Amino acid sequence: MTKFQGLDFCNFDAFLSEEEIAIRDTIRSFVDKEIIPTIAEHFRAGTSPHNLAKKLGDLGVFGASLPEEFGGSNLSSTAYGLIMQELERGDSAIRSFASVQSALVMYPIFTFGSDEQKQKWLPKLASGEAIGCFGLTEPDHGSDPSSMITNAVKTDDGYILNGAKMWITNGSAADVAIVWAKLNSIVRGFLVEKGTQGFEANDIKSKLSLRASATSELILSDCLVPTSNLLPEAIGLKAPLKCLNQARFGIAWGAMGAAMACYDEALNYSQERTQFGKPISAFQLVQKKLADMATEISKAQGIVMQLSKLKDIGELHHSQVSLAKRNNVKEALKIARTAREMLGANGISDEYQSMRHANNLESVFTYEGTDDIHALIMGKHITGLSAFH
Ligand code: TGC
Ligand code: FAD
Repeated sequence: MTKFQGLDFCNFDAFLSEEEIAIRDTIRSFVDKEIIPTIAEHFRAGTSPHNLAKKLGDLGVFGASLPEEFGGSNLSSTAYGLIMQELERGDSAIRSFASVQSALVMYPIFTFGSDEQKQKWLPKLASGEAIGCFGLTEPDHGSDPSSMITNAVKTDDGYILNGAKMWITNGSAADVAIVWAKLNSIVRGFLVEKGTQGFEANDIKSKLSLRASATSELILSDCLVPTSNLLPEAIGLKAPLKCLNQARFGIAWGAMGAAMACYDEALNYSQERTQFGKPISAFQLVQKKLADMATEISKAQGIVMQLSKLKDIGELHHSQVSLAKRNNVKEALKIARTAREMLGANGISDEYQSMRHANNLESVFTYEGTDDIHALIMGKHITGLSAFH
């Protein structure tokens, strides 16, 4: 396999700091060494490389934008995004693992948690010693989490949770689950620790996508959590939605990693594969595909570079995150499918990456707000009218 160079047609590298380039290249080497050689096997077997958690922790991947006192590295949003890009170049499952840990578990504990919760969980989550998950979606409530039925009742001993969460990344591997439930009709966040009586996580085995990620159903039946496990500052649906902004931002960057891996594979293949006496890269139709891929990757890179700057100055609006998540995942999926096509029959084999990426991106297209939902979020921002209901 030829060495991955990345695609930087518009020279965005010229605007990266030395630190950002060094971080990107460190994660790139890690992915080349630790992920790429074994990921097809994990995908085939439906197993997750959770054993990499500590190594990812040592590299500073988890909570990279959080302050150092909690195990973070205080990195710029661009550096965080580049980490997501490189991880997803390996596989969307690895980026998912890292973005759930950082954006959906560490971020809410950091933003809405008590000092005691922060001290207890953030350093362990940053080092990869503990794994977390985020339970918002329910079997009957996905795009519309405001209708969730999981509920919490206050008792003298704490809170009793009842309900079920579905499609939860890292669910069965998690030492702590952030579970969103209604307490007196208001959405609140609870830390549910592994082993708590009445709490179960069962893996969903039927997936044809993100097979190297553990995706689970969480069951809460009369599950008693201590009073100290309520996230004190997370009040209302806006709290989990704020977490989603963090994760969607990382996905917009990450999807470009998958797209670049597919572009790279298609380019190399088209230069080596000969038909009609020529490398297929010499044909106009093949060159058009490569040009279209490079164009969409460059446009998407421009979007995330700009959004990262806005995020760093606190000016990023969630509708802009929706634009980026929607566009970049949709274009990455198209690129992965085109790359698969350019590999001919070899494209359907897991000896190549493009179809694995395309399959994974089907999940990425749906989770963290479907393509339709992001169109409606933008539509609401543009028109002032909500078309969800
Ligand atoms: P709506 O009336 O639109 O909004 C209620 C209030 O919240 C505000 N808001 C947001 N604030 C911050 N960030 C956001 N992203 C926000 N979205 C909305 C909004 O401005 C409003 O504020 P105010 O002051 O006016 O009250 O609420 P709604 O219930 O009608 O609809 C919201 C909707 C549909 C946009 C939202 O529920 C949504 O985003 N649905 C999609 C669900 C989703 O994305 N689920 C993701 C589950 S987690 C996951 O998939 C993890 S996969 C991870 C991995 O493996 O990588
Ligand atoms: P539905 O909401 O039932 O949507 C079905 C279809 O209807 C979609 O095409 C949708 O766009 C469309 N639709 C819905 N409402 C409207 C509307 N108002 N207007 C027009 N069209 C509409 N969730 C978590 O909480 N935590 C996780 O860690 C997590 N990880 C996941 C991992 C994987 C691999 C997958 C696949 C999902 C994960 N999810 C997770 C769940 C994910 O967020 C939901 O699947 C997603 O929000 C969509 O919900 P749904 O599947 O119930 O689809």
